[in-house]
Amino acid sequence: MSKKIIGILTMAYGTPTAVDEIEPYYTHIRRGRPPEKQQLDDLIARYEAIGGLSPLNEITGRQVVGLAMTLAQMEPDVEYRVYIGMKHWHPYIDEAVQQMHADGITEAVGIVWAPHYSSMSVGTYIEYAEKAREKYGGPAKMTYVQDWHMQPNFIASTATRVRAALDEIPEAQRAETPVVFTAHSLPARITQMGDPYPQQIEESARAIANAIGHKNWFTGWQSAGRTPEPWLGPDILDVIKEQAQQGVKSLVICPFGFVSDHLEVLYDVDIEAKQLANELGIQLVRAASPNDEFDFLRAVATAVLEQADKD
Ligand code: FEC
Repeated sequence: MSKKIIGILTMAYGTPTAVDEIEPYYTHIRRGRPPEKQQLDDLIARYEAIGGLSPLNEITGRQVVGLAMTLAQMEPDVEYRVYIGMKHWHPYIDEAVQQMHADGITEAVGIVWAPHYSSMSVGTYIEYAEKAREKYGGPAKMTYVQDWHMQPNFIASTATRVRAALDEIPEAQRAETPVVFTAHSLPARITQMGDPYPQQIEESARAIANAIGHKNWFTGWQSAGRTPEPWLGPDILDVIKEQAQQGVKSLVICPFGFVSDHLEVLYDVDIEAKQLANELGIQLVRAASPNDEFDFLRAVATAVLEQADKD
C-alpha cells in the first residue's frame, strides 16, 4: 500500500544570494518602497562586516533537509515532502505553494522557522501562504503551526546552549552573570493589539532559565527597525550600558527569537553588541544558534507532527 503524502511548507526569512540583490531584497522588506541610498549603503556595510553575504540560505537549506530526515525517522508510515518558501527572497512562499500544488499535494502543514507568534511576523508568513493557496487553488487542505516556543526539545536544546555559553564565564562569576534572552523587536503598538509575542518570549525564557536553574535572567529586544515609531524595548545596546553602570562584568546573550546564524545575530550581537560590551569592560558571550542541531530539529518536527495529528 502506498504511503499517505503530507506536504510540509517551511517558511523562513530569506536573504540575498548576490550583492546586487540586496537592494530589491530591502525594497521587498519595505513592502515595495525602495530604501534611501544611505540606508542601502548601511545595509551593504553590515553584510560586508559579516563576510559579504549572509549564511542564512545555506543554513535554512540544511534545516530543511534535517527536518525531512527527522520526520521520516519519527513517523516512517507517512511520506512527508518538505518545501521551503521565503518571506523576502526566492524561492518566495508564493513559489513554494505553487510548486506544492503542481506536485499534487492536497494536504499540508505550514510552519515558520521562528518559535514565537506575532501577527507582524509569523502572522504575515501565514497570510502570504494563504494568498498563494487561493491564487493557485491548492493545496486543498493546509493548517499551520502558530508557535512552538514551549516545545520541550526547543526548551531543552536552548538550555543546553545557554549552559555552554555560561561555562565560558569564569566559575566564580557564573551564577550572578545575567542571561539576556533576545528576540527581534517589533513596533510597540503590538502590545495594544493584544499580540502574544512579548508574553511568549517571557514564558519560554523563564522555562529555559528554570531548566538550567539560573536565577539571573531577563528578556531584551534587538535589531529594531529604523523607523520613527516606538519599538519594543529595552534594546540590547541599552541593556549592556545599564548593566555596565551596575558594575556587571559578564553577560550571556541568547538570541532565541532566531533559529540560525544570520545578519541579525552575526552583526547585531557578534559585532555591534560585543564591541559595545568590550568598550564597557563586559565579557559578552553569545549562546550558539540552533542551526541544524539534532534536538532542535526534533522540536520543529514534533510541532509539525502534532499539527498534522490535529487534522
Ligand atoms: O541574514 C539575513 O540576510 C537576513 C536576516 C534577517 C532575519 C530577520 C528576521 C526578522 N525580522 C523581523 C522583523 C523585521 C521588521 C523590519 C525588519 C527589517 C529587516 C531588514 C533586514 C532584515 N530585517 Fe527582519 N530580519 C532579517 C533582516 N525586520 C536586512 C531591513 C534593514 C533593517 O531594518 O535592519 C522593519 C521593516 C520595515 O522597514 O518596515 C519589522 C522579525 C524577524 C524574526 C522572525 C523571522 O525570522 O521571521 C520579527 C532572520
